[in-house]
Order: sequence, then structure tokens, then C-alpha cells
Amino acid sequence: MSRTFYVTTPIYYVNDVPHIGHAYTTLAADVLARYKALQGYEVFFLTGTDEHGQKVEKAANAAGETPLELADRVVKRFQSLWEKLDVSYNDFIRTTQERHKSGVTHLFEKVLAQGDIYLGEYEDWYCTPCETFWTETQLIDFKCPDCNRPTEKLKEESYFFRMSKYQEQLLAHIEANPDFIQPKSRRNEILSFVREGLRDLSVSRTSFSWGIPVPGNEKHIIYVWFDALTNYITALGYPDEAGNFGTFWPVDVHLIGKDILRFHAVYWPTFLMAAGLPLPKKVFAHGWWTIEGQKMSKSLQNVVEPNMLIDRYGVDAVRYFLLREVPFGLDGDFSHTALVNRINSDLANDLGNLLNRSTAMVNKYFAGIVQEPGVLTEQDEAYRARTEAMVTQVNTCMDELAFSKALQQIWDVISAGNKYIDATAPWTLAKDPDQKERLATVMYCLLESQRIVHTLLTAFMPRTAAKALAYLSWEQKPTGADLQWGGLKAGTTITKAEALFPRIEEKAE
Ligand code: ME8
Repeated sequence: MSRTFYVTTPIYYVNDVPHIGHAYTTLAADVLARYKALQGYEVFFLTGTDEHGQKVEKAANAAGETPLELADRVVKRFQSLWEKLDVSYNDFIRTTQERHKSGVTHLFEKVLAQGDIYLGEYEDWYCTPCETFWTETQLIDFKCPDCNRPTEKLKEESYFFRMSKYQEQLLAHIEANPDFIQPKSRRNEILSFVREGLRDLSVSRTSFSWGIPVPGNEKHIIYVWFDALTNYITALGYPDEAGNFGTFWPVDVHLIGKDILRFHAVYWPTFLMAAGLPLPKKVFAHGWWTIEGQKMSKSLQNVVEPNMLIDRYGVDAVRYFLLREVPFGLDGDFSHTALVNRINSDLANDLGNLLNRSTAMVNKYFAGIVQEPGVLTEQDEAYRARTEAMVTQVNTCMDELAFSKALQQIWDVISAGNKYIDATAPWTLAKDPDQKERLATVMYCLLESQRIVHTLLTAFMPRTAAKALAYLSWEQKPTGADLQWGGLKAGTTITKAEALFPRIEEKAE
């Protein structure tokens, strides 16, 4: 039986166009999906859009469109951005699709029938932008504690989910599974939230109509988070146990931003418990990007538009920067200067130069043909051992979702490669006919280490890595077996590489 791996991103609201924050989560998921596929896993990578709810209804009204017209328009913005970013998702779910609506209806009916959803009355403070109810004590100056915007008091007949019933079971699960919620600081937040006590959750609304009706009582619309969270199983064909649902559930990891952790680490698991379904293996909440030190917001007009970045710097530079700059889980700041610095130092200088120098030398000294290496010296062995250790370390990092640390490990080997050239001084060896075999061995080690580096980089920078591997005549689809030293065969033709990343000379703006 093949090993499977299921990874998801949040489904993004269609009342906003995609920005760098959305791109971040989606890229992280893509890198993970590509890495697991490289390691031989059967991968299912899901993303999509959240199209129901009052927020979308309001935005559509403001734009003079129906909610579905708005959704149809904005969903294309997401899909074309994902294409441009080389995001390799397997499925894209829209909550307005029939497959989703019928799955949500099924789940609601099931939980209703067993008495874990009941009809009651609701009165509390509602934050429309966050689609969240708050108790008076949670408000800060009567404003939403999450977004600091005004809330309004709403009273309505509502269906409630008996979340309180699952408090102890959830607590026990979090305590028994240290990896369930990550990173650790976030896990502690959720633990104390649950320990304070879970109230039953309002899971229907009568104040608007854009959503999935409650089965049997259509003036109620199913709460947008009940609807949205269920996408992770409806996309797999839930309630049909056969097919993808049987193969991929429970999910290996839900990747989300820290803003929506409570929905994923409290609401969603208790819904699943009520439905008798296994819980996600992991929920990972990454940190928040600010822009040049400020919160990203439409009013500040500082929203970083990923299409513009890609046009200016190239897709792989953007992919690299976002995952390298900030440890996954911590907050980070985006600035053009930081991005340009990364491109010039890590990509142009370290990565690009190493490939240029090595492919140029093998062309100069051996007409571009890989020679059989001789016995490795201590120096060569150290370089080889460093390369092999990288493969293991990257694997550990990827299991921890430590993308930035994984890239650091790879860059250590790239730097080791540049130092190895300086230390072995191939140009001196080339002057001495007795050193021909030694020179061949040095060339072999350089190219072989880079073949492995670029095989790993297919997950992070697919285009660049494919280009680099093509210079090494390594055209087949890489697999985990290609991460072993010794794959490069004597006789292989090596093409002299063009610059992978031209340096960016920034004029003072
Ligand atoms: O919350 N920094 O959708 P959404 C980092 N529809 N990540 C950011 C970010 C930033 N500044 N801004 C946004 C929703 N994100 C719901 C989700 S899931 C069942 C339903 C990313 O469009 C981050 O992943 O508001 C965050 O969790 C998500 O976008 C919120 O997207």
C-alpha cells in the first residue's frame, strides 16, 4: 500500500482579492506537497474558496453584483495566481459547488438527528467582518477583540451545536497528542481557551440568506464556519466512505494562519467528534506578515500584490523569499529591500554562482563530459558527507514544517560547495597533467552535490531546479532515490549554465 499525504490551505474568502498572506499559506502547502511527492507519497493537496456568508453577501451588494457573480469573478483571481505561482493543487473546492453543499447538509442532518444540534435562542455581540459572535466580557470597549471593529447586538432563533459536551474529550485529545496543534505556543493558547470552558455554539443564522439552508427549516442558514470547515471532507467525497475520503482522511496537516486557529483547533475537531470521524493529525498555525513594518490593509494601500512581485522578481524568488525569510510559525515583515538582498546574496551569489562556476569548469577542462571520479580524499569525503547529512536534516525539518531551517541546511551545502572550489583550486590542478584524475574527482563531487541540492529544491523552486538539473542532463522526474550520492554517471554531458538569477541593482527610489 502506498503512503498517502493530505495537506490543505484555508479556503479564502472571495470578498477580498488574493494578497501575499494568502500566497504564503498556499506556497507552504505547495512546497510540502511537492516534497512529500518527491519522497514517494501519494499526495492530495486541497485549496479553494469560501463563498458563503454575510461578508460575501455585503461585498456583492456593494459591488452591485449577486454573491455568485462576485464569487465567479474573484475565484478566477485566486486560480490564476496559483497557476502563476506554480501551485500544484490536486483539487480546488468552492463552497457553492453542489458536492460541497450536499456534504454539509448531510453532516448537519446527522448531528441534528443525534441531538447534538438543537433549536434555541441567541443573543450576543456579532462582528460581521469576522463572522463571529462574542460575549460581552470578550469585547474590548464593545469592539471585536480580534479586529477591533464595532460589533452589534443580535437576537435570533438559532440552532446550537452542543460543543460543551465535547470539552473533556477535546482536552484529552490535545493533551494526549502534543503534535495535534502547532506551534507549541499556539497549542498552549488553545489549551487554556478550552480549559476556561466551551459554550454551545450557534450554528445557524436568520439575518441573511446567502448560504446553505438548514435542512427542514430553510429560513435558517448554516453558520459560515460550519459550512467552510466541512470543505476539508466534502472535497474528498464525504459522506461517501469509498474513494478519496477513505484514502486520505484524516488529513495529515491543515495549514492555516494564526487568525483562524480557534475554528480549526476547537470548532472543527468537536464537529468531527460529533460526527464520529477521526480528527486531523495536525493543525499548524503560521504567523502574520506585516508590510514594511505595518499591518497590511486596504486603507493603508500597502497590500502586497503577488502578481506584481512575480512580474518584477520572478516566481521562484518570491517562493524562496517567503519561506526562507521567516521561521514558519513566527510573524514576519515583508520589505522590498529584504527580498532584493535575498535574491542577490542567496540566489545570484551562492546558488547561481556555484552552478556557473562548476559547469563552466567542466566544460573548460573536460569538454563538458563528466569523468569517472577517483578515490575521494578527506576533503571530498567531508563535502560528500555534508551533502548526505543535508538530505536527512531537510527531511526532519520538513516533518516539523521548518521550511526556513530546511533551506538553511541546503544553503550550508551550497556555501560548502563554493568554499570547496576555492580550497581545491581546480584552475591550479588543471595546469598539472599529473592532477588530471584529481581534477576529475573534484568536478564530479561539485556536480553531484549540486544534483542533490537541486533535486531537493524542486519542492521549493520548481522552475529553477528543473533548469539547473537540465544543465546536468538530469531530465527525468526526480524521486527520493535521486537524493543518493552517486547518481551522476561518467559520460554525462554538462551544459554551461546561464545565470539562474541575475543580480538586481536597485536604483534609489
Ligand atoms: O479566514 N499574514 O479566509 P481569509 C499571513 N474563509 N497569512 C495571512 C495574512 C497575513 N497578513 N493574511 C491572510 C478565512 N493570511 C476563511 C477560512 S477555512 C475553512 C476558512 C492567510 O480569506 C492565512 O492563511 O480571511 C489566514 O489564515 C488566511 O489567509 C485567511 O484567509
